Amino acid sequence: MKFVIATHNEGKLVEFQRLLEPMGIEAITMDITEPEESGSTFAENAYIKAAAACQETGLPAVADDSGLCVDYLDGAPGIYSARFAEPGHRRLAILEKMQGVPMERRDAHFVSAVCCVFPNGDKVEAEGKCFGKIALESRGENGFGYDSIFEQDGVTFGQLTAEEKDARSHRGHAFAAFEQHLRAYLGQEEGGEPTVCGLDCSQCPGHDSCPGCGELSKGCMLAKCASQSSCGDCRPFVGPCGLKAQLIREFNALGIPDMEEVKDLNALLGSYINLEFTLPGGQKTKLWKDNRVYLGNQLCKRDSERCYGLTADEEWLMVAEYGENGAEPEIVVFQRRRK
Ligand code: ITT
Repeated sequence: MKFVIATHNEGKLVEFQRLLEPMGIEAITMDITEPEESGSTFAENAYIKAAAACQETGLPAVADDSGLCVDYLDGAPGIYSARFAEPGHRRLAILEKMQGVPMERRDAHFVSAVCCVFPNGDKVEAEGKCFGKIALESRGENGFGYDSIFEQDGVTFGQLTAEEKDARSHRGHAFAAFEQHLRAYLGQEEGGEPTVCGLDCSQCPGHDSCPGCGELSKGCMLAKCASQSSCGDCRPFVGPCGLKAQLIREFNALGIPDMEEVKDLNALLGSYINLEFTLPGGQKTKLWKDNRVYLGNQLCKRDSERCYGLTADEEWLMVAEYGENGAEPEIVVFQRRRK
């Protein structure tokens, strides 16, 4: 997969390439216009940079907004880390402001907010932090920016090798989380608990009111991903299949009053039935995979122009309703199947 790296900072670029490569991402650079970083948080600015680069290039774009937050300076320079003083004078400016401040009051941390924006408007985000102190003087030639004045256990980031910095840095932590979120988004999860829709369930505005699946400990239908494992007979749901008969019973047992009785289910390609729903927070999501085959059917909704669309796999069952050609789709039921 090819991602454009949306940064004009050489030091960051080197780290991006180092951190993205093991994820199987080809990180390319292009001459991209630098947008105004008008956000009030690291995450907002990362999104602004990634969205602008994605729009300009038509490719998925990854950006990072990062900075150093010094406790003694009330969190400054924070999101203004790149604009805090003239280039070449920023480390010195911090050291001067911290002159005479004892070690126990020199706590600081780095933050990195990473954001990837896709051409369809989707985004995948992550944030990482690392904690340390502002050194008494600049030490070490490695890294970039404030590395030589930020220390952990008496060693500055400027004195670390690239691998050592990645293992403990804000950007290293952010990219580790980013990799997981990206895999969930791309449907490449490996035994973890990514969400069905790729969103962070705990951040979902619908979390508390979500009808969800009663079987899930977190009480939210998006808390766990449908397993991709299936018995050989049921995949891709062709021929006689016990699952089909069972699903027909389950759909009818839902007792949706104005839905016709379900008598049959067909094998349907995910891309054909994968409607886009709007979540309570306004995010758009699709809940099925385009490249899988599901069992489903379309039935009339009595006394209405709208239809019911039924879809299920081994783990999940959905009834949606929609108008002509899937217009204005709404989820009626989406639940993990009881076994
Ligand atoms: P882009 O916006 O083009 O990516 P930038 O340098 O303007 O480049 P930021 O707005 O995110 O990036 O500013 C972050 C500043 O914080 C950066 O210029 C460095 O001075 C500092 N910084 C961020 N990460 C750092 C790191 O790992 N080590 C040292 N300094 C860092």
